[in-house]
Amino acid sequence: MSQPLPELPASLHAQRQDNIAILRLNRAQKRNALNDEIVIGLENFFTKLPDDIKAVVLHGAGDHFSAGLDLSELRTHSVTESVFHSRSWHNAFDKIEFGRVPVVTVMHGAVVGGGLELVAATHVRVAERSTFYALPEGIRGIFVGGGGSVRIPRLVGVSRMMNMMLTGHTHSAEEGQAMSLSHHLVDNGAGLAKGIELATKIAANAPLTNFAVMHALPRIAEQDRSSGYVMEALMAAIASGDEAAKQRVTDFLEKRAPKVSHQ
Ligand code: 1HE
Repeated sequence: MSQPLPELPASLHAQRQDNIAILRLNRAQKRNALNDEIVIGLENFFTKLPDDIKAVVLHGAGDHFSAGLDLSELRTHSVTESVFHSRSWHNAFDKIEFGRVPVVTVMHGAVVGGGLELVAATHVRVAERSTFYALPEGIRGIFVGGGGSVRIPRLVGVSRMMNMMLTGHTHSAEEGQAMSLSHHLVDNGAGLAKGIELATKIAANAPLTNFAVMHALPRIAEQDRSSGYVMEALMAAIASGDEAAKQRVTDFLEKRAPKVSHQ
């Protein structure tokens, strides 16, 4: 019997589809601006995800994925409170990036500020053509605080991030696709179905492969070459030594598994 999904505040909504959880930012009236309730809710959700969930699809209600940080919260913070507020986002988004299962994000409309920081912590990104990306921190007199300066340069480079933050330059869905902000570009309204299709494929992978891709790959990529080769060799041996891998390889060799194809 399937286990219940973690309880969520009204600003988040989750439902199960087989072994996938579909999680929605559910604050359309405030353009899914990320307040403490949502950030703590995200952390709670990804920490307590039941074992039988193998992938998550994250999307947003209304016309925009997310307007970023809820600016009404910022107004009242002291410097010290802002430091701990930023650290709370780091903790929550780390639970996503280095959690138990891969997360596919479906983006549309504004993916702005903290919204872009959030999607940068997810593993596969789908953009509908309405998507646009911005880092308006410069205009607002603030700086990224949700891990953006760590994650976004790894996607688009320091130079592009500087331009976005200093000038308020926005990037279209098509530009975002060329810059690795998204991996899949689809028509408006087609994002969720694409996200579910991708999450279903991911959920069917061998669990150790998903683990290695989420946890070993990004760390190997940050190591020096010689340490990276050793960690890769160990991870490869562990993954291929697992019964799930042996079965999949046998299935291919005995013509029971599909070939790789490109449409
Ligand atoms: C908000 C927020 C918000 C909307 N915090 N309340 N983020 C920004 O600088 C982006 C600010 N938002 C916008 O530029 C626009 O709202 C959008 C382009 C995203 C959407 O425009 P639109 O015309 O569809 O909506 P709206 O009329 O601007 O907003 C609807 C309501 O949401 C309105 O409230 P209402 O009470 O008047 O109905 C807005 O005030 C409210 N709203 N965005 C609070 N962000 C960890 S550090 C991260 C640093 C950052 O994220 S900086 C980027 C902040």
